[in-house]
Amino acid sequence: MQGKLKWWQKTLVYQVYPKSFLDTTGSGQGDIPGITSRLDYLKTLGVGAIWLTPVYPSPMVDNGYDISDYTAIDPSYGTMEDMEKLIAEAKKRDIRIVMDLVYNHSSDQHAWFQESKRSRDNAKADWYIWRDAKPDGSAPTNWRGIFGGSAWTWCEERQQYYLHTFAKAQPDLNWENPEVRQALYDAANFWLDKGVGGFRIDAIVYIKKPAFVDGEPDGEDGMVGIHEMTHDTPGILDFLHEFKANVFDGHDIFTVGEANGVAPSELKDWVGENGVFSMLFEFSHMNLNFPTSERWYAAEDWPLSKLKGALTASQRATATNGWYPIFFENHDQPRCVDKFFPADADPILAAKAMATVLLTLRGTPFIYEGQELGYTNVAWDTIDDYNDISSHGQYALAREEGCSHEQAMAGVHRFSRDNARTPMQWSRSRNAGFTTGTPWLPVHTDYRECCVEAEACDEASVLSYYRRISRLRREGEIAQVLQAGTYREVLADSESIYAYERSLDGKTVIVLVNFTTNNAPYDAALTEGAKRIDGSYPDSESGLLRPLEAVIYEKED
Ligand code: TEU
Repeated sequence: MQGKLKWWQKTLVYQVYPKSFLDTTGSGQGDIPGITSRLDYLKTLGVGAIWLTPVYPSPMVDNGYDISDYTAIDPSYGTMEDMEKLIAEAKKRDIRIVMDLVYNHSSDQHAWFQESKRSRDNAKADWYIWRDAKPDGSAPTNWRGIFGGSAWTWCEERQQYYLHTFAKAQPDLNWENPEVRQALYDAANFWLDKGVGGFRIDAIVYIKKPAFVDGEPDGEDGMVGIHEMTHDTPGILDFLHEFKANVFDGHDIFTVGEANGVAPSELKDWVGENGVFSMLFEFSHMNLNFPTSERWYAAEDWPLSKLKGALTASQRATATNGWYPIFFENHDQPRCVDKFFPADADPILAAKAMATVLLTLRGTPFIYEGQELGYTNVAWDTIDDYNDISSHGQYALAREEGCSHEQAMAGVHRFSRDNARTPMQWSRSRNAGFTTGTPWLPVHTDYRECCVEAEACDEASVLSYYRRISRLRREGEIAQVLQAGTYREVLADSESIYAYERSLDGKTVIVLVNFTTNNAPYDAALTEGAKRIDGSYPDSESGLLRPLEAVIYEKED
């Protein structure tokens, strides 16, 4: 058991997607002053840290994950003064700002790449991953980039290919070069000097490259997904230990690495005593639809036991060493109401069910913008309606592999990252109060009911539920148990109910959540003598959960 918990282990993190949060200029895009103006709203959720997705200068091919300057602010978001003001105003409210470090790749418009591509012998020639063509002129390997198409792009100027795990506008940096690593550490230290409270480190599993060899094709295009070839390559942790020593060590901050492909059993190398980060976003519970390759049109269904198994494995892996970042949404994922529940689920009950798990597992909860209002997915008619670059890649892949337009669009509707990126719904007024201009992405049609204005004054709303359960997690005796208590899964065999106990010093909190739209009976002995603390229905019946019901009990040993 850990000793005294640190500030970031006791708080909640809120993820802001700045482009969609609040526009103060009428441009149709959110900005930093918009975030500053809503800090008090975030405070009502008990938020102690805000993770901002990238706000650096960027051509926005991948909405800011293609960075052209690591130590400046994109003019569409405001100025460095705006950023300093946000950090200072947040601090006054005991909220820290967490920056996103996108260090696997930069934008192709970054000065480093512009120089690197010019020749094979310039000062930055070796800052990216350059390789000669195969003798027949084709790409060095048959790897498919995560957004589709070859992961290699030919550069006329250098007469070589460069590698890009994501879009061709996102060339991968060469971490083998110590100058590159130092430049990245310097940029992170620049933000520490500005007073940020931590970092989320993007796509970190790809920074170490393996041998450049062809892989077994996984599709008719003769290519293999680059993720399979390059994630978690041996030696990666040596880079990361160096990163930690040069940047993170000695600061009262938290770090959370994004590590798709790392299994719960591997967490001990990444977090805790011998690890490198405070927490790690591993995706074992998020990737259930894609046990092999991520093809949206071919998503597989999963039984509840798979979700429970993944969460339990992560809870166990961080029980005595390291710490878990609890999340069910982010800017790359569909809304959790649509992702984890049956199609006929009532969205309000489903949102509360997920909120219950998010706020009562052991770890630090990450709430994604709009999740606290119970956002649901959108479904636009054509692929041209979608901004998200990966939606275009997935649509093209589906069509190439024989899907009809309808089949390909069904996958996009279900998994598009734009589901998470529609503007924040503040009020019932035009554009949901997000902008006075034309929103860069359409506002969800449900905004009159699903918005802060409507939900703040409704005790039965998803927002009110988040505020209540968040308070339970932060204040009072139950909070101690929810923050520091042990985790033990109960009713493990149930395919309807996810249930667990959190215990500390003779007190146990029992959480029961029905993930189905049917009544779900359970052995009433489990909650015998226990007192109901809260739940998604106004009351509860021992031994029975109604559709999507979530309930929290407390009992003394
Ligand atoms: O996402 C990384 C990412 O896309 C992978 O983890 C992916 O989910 C996995 O390989 C399965 O295919 C981050 C950002 O969150 C995302 O918004 C960016 O587009 C991406 O990196 C590139 O920076």
